[in-house]
Amino acid sequence: MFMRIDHVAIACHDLEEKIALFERIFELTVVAREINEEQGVKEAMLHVVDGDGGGSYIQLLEPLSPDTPVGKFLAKRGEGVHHVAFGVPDVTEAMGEIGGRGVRLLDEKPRHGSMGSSIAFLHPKDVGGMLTELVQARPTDQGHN
Ligand code: V0V
Ligand code: CO
Repeated sequence: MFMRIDHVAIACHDLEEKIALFERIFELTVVAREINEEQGVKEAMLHVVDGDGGGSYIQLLEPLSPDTPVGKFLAKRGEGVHHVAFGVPDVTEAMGEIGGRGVRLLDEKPRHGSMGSSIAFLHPKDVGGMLTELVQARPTDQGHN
């Protein structure tokens, strides 16, 4: 199965503050911002590099409330890496293949993700403690070199 790193996501209390930090330290640029009510986050994508099948990003996540996945994570663990997202050509196919290997899927079907992507999460306990997201980029965002 073809996979790439689509994004590494960081949970934070203050999105604007962390955007400024990542811009200053790594000279990254914000290419998209979104409020995703379903996932309970306000997020920003900072572009790192373009590659085969799509770009790679740092995703900064601020919770919309304490009773969301990122809100609970911050209360329990504090700020830091929240998940790693693998880019795949077909998220439904990847869910079937990886689910068939005994990994619990947190989503029954793909959901709306950043920049028009389709996403699904895998249980961190079945992936060595790493919350893992599968991302199918919006078709126009695939195939950059
Ligand atoms: C929880 N655990 C984690 C974790 N969050 N381990 C690694 N990384 C994380 N981020 C551990 C936790 O320490 C527990 O282990 C165990 O998993 C169960 O966690 P819990 O606190 O009891 O349960 P919840 O209710 O916090 O649920 C955890 C899960 C939840 C992972 C099931 O956060 C989830 O459904 N996440 C998927 C959706 C999501 O994260 N959306 C926000 C990003 P111990 O302590 O029992 O050993 S949205 C996004 O990325 C978008 C929109 C995008 O990319 O486009
Ligand atoms: Co993500």
